[in-house]
Amino acid sequence: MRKIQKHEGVIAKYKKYLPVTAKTPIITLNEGNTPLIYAGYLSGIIGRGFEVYLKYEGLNPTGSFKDRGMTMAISKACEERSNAVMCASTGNTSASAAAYAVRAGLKCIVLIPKGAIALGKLSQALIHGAVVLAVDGNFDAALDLVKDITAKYPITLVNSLNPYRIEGQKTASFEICDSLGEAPEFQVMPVGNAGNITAYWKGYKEYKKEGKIGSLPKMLGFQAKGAAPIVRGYPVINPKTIATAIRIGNPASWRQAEDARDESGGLIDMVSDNEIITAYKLLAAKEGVFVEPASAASIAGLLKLCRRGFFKKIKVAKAKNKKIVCILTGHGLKDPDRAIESIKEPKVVKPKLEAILREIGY
Ligand code: AN7
Repeated sequence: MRKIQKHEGVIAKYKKYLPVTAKTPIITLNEGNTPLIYAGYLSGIIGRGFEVYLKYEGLNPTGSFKDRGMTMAISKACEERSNAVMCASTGNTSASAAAYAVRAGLKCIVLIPKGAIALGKLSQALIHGAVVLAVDGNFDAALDLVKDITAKYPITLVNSLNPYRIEGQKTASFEICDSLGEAPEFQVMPVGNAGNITAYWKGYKEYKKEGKIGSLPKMLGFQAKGAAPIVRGYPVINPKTIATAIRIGNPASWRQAEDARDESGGLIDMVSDNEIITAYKLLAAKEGVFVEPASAASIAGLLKLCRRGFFKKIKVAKAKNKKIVCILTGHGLKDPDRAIESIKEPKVVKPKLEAILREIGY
């Protein structure tokens, strides 16, 4: 008999809040239930009693938050008797779609921007047997093609335009509230195609309506400077950033991201590649958490706001809830090349005791 496990994925856990019925086949890799880690170093930087927490979404089964949405999208595709799914991807969506499609026995087709996705992600889509096509263009062009094809042929689109993706992804906000016993004051996150900020905001609003939380967080989103259409107010034709996951010039959920920002009293700002790399290294060196560059945009954003005195302007006496949750969307091992480029490669030494002792100072 199949052994019952403590956590059987986000659909089993949050069924009540999701569009599933007894007839929905649940396709899962036991995603979700990711740790919310207290960040002592960052809390010290912000100061004034603020507590910074890291929601480490890189610990999902395929190494990113996409699994929360993919369990829903693939389960519903099965329920609707689809036999193929398709997405455009900067990498993580394709890795997740490929893995969940295997479990469901569905064909998976992914379009990736040629030469612009991290090695770990490409290896995942390939090893899970997806049909991977590298388009000689950027993510936005690939997504337009996927929209066209899935509108004309019996293939289910599993980008975040698929509403079930958003439904699944909102479970991360439930987990945060369940862990803290309340909503945080601020939530900081990267913004690319803007599905995730849309999902979190939807989740928080639903939990508030249910009476699970008394207040809503302010949503603080960060785009990469070279790919910041929402900040600039117009699509970026040729987006550029080392954070390839969020190299997106015309986000599908643009309006919903603006709604989350405005309804919550938050902001969407941008961070440079230098700021992203600094935050990426700091997180690894000071908190022991390894993320991919796009995820470090959260921390780069937090530090940028801190430098500008943003948190000093918050009235401490009034703010009894001083929790800041930063979403770390993807694992550092997704993009090992970037880690090695950012730090020195290991020094080569002779296989001799004295040589090693000299290097380590003993
Ligand atoms: C690590 O995989 O768009 O704002 O095709 O992989 O919801 O798009 C990935 C996006 C942040 C941005 N962090 O989230 C894709 C894709 C990581 C990501 C984002 C992505 P959205």
